[in-house]
This record gives sequence, structure tokens and C-alpha cells, in this order.
Amino acid sequence: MKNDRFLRALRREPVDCTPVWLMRQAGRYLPEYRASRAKAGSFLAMAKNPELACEVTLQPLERFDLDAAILFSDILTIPDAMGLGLYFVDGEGPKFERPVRDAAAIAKLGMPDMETELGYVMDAVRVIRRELDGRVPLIGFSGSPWTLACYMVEGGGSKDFARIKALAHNDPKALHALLSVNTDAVIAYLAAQRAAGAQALQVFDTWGGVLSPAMYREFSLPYLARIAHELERGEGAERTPLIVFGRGNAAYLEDLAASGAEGVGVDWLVELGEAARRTGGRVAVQGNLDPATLYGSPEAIRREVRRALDSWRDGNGGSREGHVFNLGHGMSPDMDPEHVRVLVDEVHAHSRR
Ligand code: 1CP
Repeated sequence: MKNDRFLRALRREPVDCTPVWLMRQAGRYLPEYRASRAKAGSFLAMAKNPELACEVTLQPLERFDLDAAILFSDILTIPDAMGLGLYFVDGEGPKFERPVRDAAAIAKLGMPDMETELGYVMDAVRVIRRELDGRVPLIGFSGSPWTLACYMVEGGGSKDFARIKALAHNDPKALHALLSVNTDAVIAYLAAQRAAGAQALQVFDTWGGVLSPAMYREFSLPYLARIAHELERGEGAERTPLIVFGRGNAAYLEDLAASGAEGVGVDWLVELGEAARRTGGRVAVQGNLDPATLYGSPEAIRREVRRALDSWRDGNGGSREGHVFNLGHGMSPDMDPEHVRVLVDEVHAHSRR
């Protein structure tokens, strides 16, 4: 591995400077991504073609000094492979032809086969590892059981999560059955990505923060902990680190630090210094610049990057160890690639000083 800063930071080992990668670093803000997408015809066609998935995974690395690559795919591949029929409506995001809304539909769900139905994902991981040739580590990922369930029950994105919350209140047993199938699938999916060559794994609990604390502790946290405990990922320096990212997870940092994961990803609603104090060196922390900072001027971006880096250092006993720099959520299509360069370079320059 030519650059292993990201993996070292996740093991809370000393690094020459703080590693950085960005959620949604491959995407529509890059003209070369838009060209690949036009060539493929659609997002799904691109994600299902291992060569094209590899091409767009590498695009941000050609431009910026990023310390990790993330597999180009989507969290909704699992429910798609379970037979829900994923499709995209332009401007509206993902949708399912056959959402699951009751105990009967949930009981029919089966575990997809990782090397057939989801073989295109594993092929993409293998192609990307070959093409990366050890430049930086490759991150594999999955949605969390709860976040996948949100899309499966709602049938797409949602503003109020009315259907899944109604299910939680009216038939919690059915929702637990769904979360349990999803957890088994996530564990098998991440294990298969690791076997195919993924060197770190991230679970996106994007919608955990829409739950009340009592409901988060019932419907999301225990399933994240089950993944962290049951996912076989080696020992010592060979261990494949697992990061649990969640939006709105600031109230649960102590629980997440005790979940068994090696890293916790946080959004910008918590100070990194506070995250350092509350996780107390039990896990690495990843985050947490507000993505909208990228709409600011280069000077504003540099200032916010320095503030975040120093907040971590001050809360972490004066050390920069154990921090992976990232945004608190994904990038948007209208962001300026030159601003990304400013961000990435400032993370390295300031943390090296
Ligand atoms: O080209 C396009 O217009 C498609 C847009 C797009 C892209 C680029 C979608 C549809 N998915 C992706 C790729 C993607 N999705 C990646 C690639 C790797 C990278 O980060 O560069 C990753 C990690 C995801 C994960 C994902 N998909 C999440 C979790 C992360 C997050 O953003 O919170 C979620 C919630 C999804 C669902 C999804 N897929 C696509 C969209 C637009 C959405 C969000 C819909 C919604 O807001 O509910």
C-alpha cells in the first residue's frame, strides 16, 4: 500500500497528516462523471457495469490528493437484489416497484446471493482493486438495516417517514423481522465485498437521526451493533475496519463507540472536540464539515477545515491521531471541483504543520 494513512488513522496510529476522503466524491459535480454517465445511459447501468463503476470510482482520485477510494455503487443494491425492483425517476431519486409494507410481504423476503444477484458489485470491487494497484485503500459499503428499511417500506425517499413509523408503532414485530433479514444481508454483503478486496467498510445509517432516542435504541442501534459483532473481519493490523456513519447520531456517540465498530462517522451537528472527548479513544472518528461549506470561498473553506482539525486535536489531548477528515454528509451536484481541491489540500497542509 503506497498510502495507508486512512487505515492507520482508523487504527488510531500516528500519521504524517490527517487522511481525507469525501462522501459522494464520485458524482455529478465532476464533468468527467457526467460524461461517463451519458455513455452508460443511466446511473444504474453505470453501477451495474464493473468497468464503468471502476472508471468513475477513480475519477476523483485523478484530480485530488484523496486518501481513500469508495466503491461506486448504491446502498439500494440489496433491496433491488431481494426483488423490490429499483428504478430512478429523473430529479426524484430512487424508487421501488414493489415496496414491502406488511408482515406478509416481509415474510417473503429472502437473502440475495452475493456472487450471482450481487455479483456485479463484487466484480466492481475486484476491478477497482486491480486498477488502484495499492495507491490508496478501497472502501466497500452498505446501508444500515434501518436506512434500507426506510426505502423498502416507503418505496423511495421520504420527508416524514410516515409509513415506516406507522409500521414501527402498529406492527413492531414485522419491522423487527424486516430489520433482521436486512442485517443478515448486510453482513453477507460486507463480508463478500471484503473477500473481493475491500480494505475498509462503511455502513450508512443516513436516516437513524429521524428516530426518537427510544426508537433509535430499538430499531437502529442494536442492528448496527450486531453487524459490528458478527461481521468477520480479521485481527490486529490485518483487521478490516468498520465505520458506522449516521446523520443526527450525536446523541449516541457513547453507544456507537461501544458498538464494536472501529470508526464512527458524524455529521456537523456535533463539534469534533466533543466527539473526541465522548468517544475517549475507543474508536476513530470520521467527519464532519457541513458539505455546504464547499459553497463558501476558498478562504472560508480553509478556515473551516482548520477549525475542524483543531477542534479534534484539542478534544483529543493535543493529538491529531484517530481522525479521518470527511464531510458530515454527501456532496451535491452543483459544487465546484476547485473548492474540493482547496479542502483536500488544506486538510493535509494544516495537519502536517
Ligand atoms: O447520477 C445520478 O444522478 C445518481 C445519483 C447517485 C449517485 C452518484 C445515486 C442515487 N447514488 C449514487 C452513488 C452512491 N450512493 C455512492 C457512491 C460512492 C461515493 O460516495 O462517491 C454512495 C456511497 C451512495 C450511498 C447512498 N445512496 C446513500 C447513503 C449515503 C447518503 O448520501 O446518505 C443513500 C441514502 C442512497 C440512496 C440514494 N441513491 C441515489 C440517491 C440520489 C439517493 C438519495 C435519495 C434520498 O435523498 O432519499
